[in-house]
Amino acid sequence: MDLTKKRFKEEFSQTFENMYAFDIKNSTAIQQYTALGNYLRFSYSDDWNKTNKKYLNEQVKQVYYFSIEFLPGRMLKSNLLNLGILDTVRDGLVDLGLDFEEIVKSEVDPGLGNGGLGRLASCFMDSIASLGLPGNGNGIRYRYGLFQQKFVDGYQVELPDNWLRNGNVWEVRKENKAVTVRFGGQVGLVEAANGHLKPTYFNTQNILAVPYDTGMVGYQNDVINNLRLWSAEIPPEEEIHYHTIAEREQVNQITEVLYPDDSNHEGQTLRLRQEYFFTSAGIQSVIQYYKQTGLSWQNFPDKIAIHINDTHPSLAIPELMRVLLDEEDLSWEQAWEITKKTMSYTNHTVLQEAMEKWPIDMVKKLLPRIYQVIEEINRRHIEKKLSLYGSDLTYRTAIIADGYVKMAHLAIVGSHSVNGVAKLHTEILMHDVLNDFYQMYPAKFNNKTNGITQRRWLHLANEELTKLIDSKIGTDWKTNPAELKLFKAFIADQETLDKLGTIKLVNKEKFAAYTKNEMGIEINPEALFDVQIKRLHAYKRQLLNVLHIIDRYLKIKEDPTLAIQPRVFIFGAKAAPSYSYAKQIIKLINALAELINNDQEVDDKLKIVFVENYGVSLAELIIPAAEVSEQISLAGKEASGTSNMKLMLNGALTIATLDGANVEIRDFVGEDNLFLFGLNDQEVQILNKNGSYHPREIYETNPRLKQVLNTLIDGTIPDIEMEGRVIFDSLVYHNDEYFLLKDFDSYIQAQEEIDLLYQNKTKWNQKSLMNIASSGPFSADFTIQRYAEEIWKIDSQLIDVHQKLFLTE
Ligand code: GPU
Repeated sequence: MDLTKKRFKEEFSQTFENMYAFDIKNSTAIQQYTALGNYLRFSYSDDWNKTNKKYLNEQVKQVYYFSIEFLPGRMLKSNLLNLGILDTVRDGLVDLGLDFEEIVKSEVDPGLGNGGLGRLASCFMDSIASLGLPGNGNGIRYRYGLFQQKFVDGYQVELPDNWLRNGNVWEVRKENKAVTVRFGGQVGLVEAANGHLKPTYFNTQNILAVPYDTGMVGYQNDVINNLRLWSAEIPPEEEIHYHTIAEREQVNQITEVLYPDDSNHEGQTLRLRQEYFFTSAGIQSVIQYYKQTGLSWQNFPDKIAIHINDTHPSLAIPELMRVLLDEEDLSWEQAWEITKKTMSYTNHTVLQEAMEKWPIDMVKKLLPRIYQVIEEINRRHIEKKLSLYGSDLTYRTAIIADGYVKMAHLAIVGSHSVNGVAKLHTEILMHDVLNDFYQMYPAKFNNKTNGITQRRWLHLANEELTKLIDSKIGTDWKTNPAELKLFKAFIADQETLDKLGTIKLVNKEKFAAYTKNEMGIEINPEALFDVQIKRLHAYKRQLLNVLHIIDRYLKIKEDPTLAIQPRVFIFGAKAAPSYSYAKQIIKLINALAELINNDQEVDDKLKIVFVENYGVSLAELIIPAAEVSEQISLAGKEASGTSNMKLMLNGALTIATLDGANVEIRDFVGEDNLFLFGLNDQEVQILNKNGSYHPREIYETNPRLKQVLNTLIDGTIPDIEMEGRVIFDSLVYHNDEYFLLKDFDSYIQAQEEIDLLYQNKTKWNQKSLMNIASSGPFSADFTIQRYAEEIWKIDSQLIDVHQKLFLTE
């Protein structure tokens, strides 16, 4: 976007006065932010409109990314960067006497997702627009996002996230594009004009789905795609039927709040309502769009791709069938061909507890027509496969079985592509978790390793590192992240290595200022910063990290003069409110922090910082300051992980199991530049199969580990009687499901290697540089390029080939 500083200052001041009718000098940061957001939205509205029109007029194929979560982070800076006016605006604001960073901070961070899955969706939206690909997001406009986390006496307390309190400058309400979503009622057959019997719905509850659109600004390419989030309302013409506040509330509830469960299925009706609500609304709006093209239904899959992000939107499959059958009068065969060709599905987990299944009665009652369609899909599936695969295999793939509708089965049968999110994850899907389906549909399965947007996670979050890279290898890496590998040429350049160290130190100082001001914890920026930031889950093994910290603490207490590498252990994690074990681990970490941080003898040698309310904005502060990246899930459990990629990109060294995308990180950066430990997934499988794992024996025979574990129950750590006992028992007596005791020794050993390496700053910085320079392949731009070419079959609309991003690994 062309904008001079002079013009910006004039126009922005004018916008402010138009909005508020007073002088900008007397305003608050929130008012300045609001005016600036509005000013920007006005400035790109023309490109937004043009992008939409171009897609329609040229009838290009578009993808619709259906996701029950989007976790975009603050949008002001990223929009400025992508519009190409970050520096102009920043300088202009300084001229006006305003504080840019204060303005940036006054934007709320929309928490419309839980973690990796939602953040991936937003990284993808950024890459889709930046590659000039015609693509749109489809999701829910939650009135309240993921809860705000507070610690009270070390326990997690959840507060509502009223993120819309001050409005939302980026969204545009489009009541003219509203559609009706129907729940409940009965299905009957009524004779249509042509004499056919047609399914007709009676006594349904009709909900108005109103879209709120947000522009997804591409990186300096004039492309503005659309993220459409739906809000539930009472249709004005139905107001008359709503007599009580409770009845009205029931409607608002549909889009009231995000379910706070990450990788865990809680089978509540309201969640099923949410799932149908946004998929039905999305499908209907796609259909409305398609009808404008005037093309025949057979061409639908040539113009539309619909991607379902995990199974939460998988009702899109029977919903598209329903519309094509009941509203557009297609035959089953025609509708099914179109649906399968249109739909593609990503699986994000192998955890059994995360697999969605809905009780038949619940689906029947809430969505009677959809249930009929699913029954018919299932009937035909079984009928077709029985003779080919025999009854055992075929019935294991049934969509309806054991009283439930199995959503992953529906998603696989009803789509043409099924992908995992890292090589290892896809292997496990094909050969283990989804092997029955892999035998039936080998060609559907493919891998798309996750990625992250380097624009937010390097360019914006770490401006100093960005400048250093620019000064060494130029700026082409910004549109072709593979070019980051050129940075490897500076592996022996002392000046570059020293600069890397200085930049890291400055970022650490910034984080230290935060912990001091916001948490009252003083940390030494010269200590090693060790970071584990992700949802709290037993399988992610934050507890293994804790065992290591306790081990260090005991060592220091035994010999307070010990020369040990000072470390700050940084945690950020929310636990699902109903996940009591995870909450007990939070309490343990906080109690341990209380003990260690206040122990004079320990001093700077060991500190724990558990940040409250970890989210995208805190990630942007922590990741650039990180030196060690903890990626220590039990092998075979983490589908991919994405913080591993962000931390690597910012020069942290990874300590990892061979799980998820860690495997590919190892492949790119080389074994010498990260620290591997622990069981691999094969070894885990064997131990699980032959039942030969006895954690109690390890406890009894490993004195060091025994001493560490005993601190959980012997009063060493104060105020955790209950939690300490539960955790101790889970590890020692209840089988240690995630093999912490088994992996303890090798984890400690890897940590000792880290301490040793850290003594040599040059060697450390060399490995840090290798990590930065090897992270290009994990750009979401590449991931999206592969989705676009191999699954969606959509093309970039950028005319200028120099603007296009090319994968050249
Ligand atoms: N993931 Br299923 C979530 O964040 N939430 C979920 O409900 C499910 C998966 C994560 C995976 O745990 C993580 O390994 C992966 O990197 C991420 O999705 C994106 O694929």
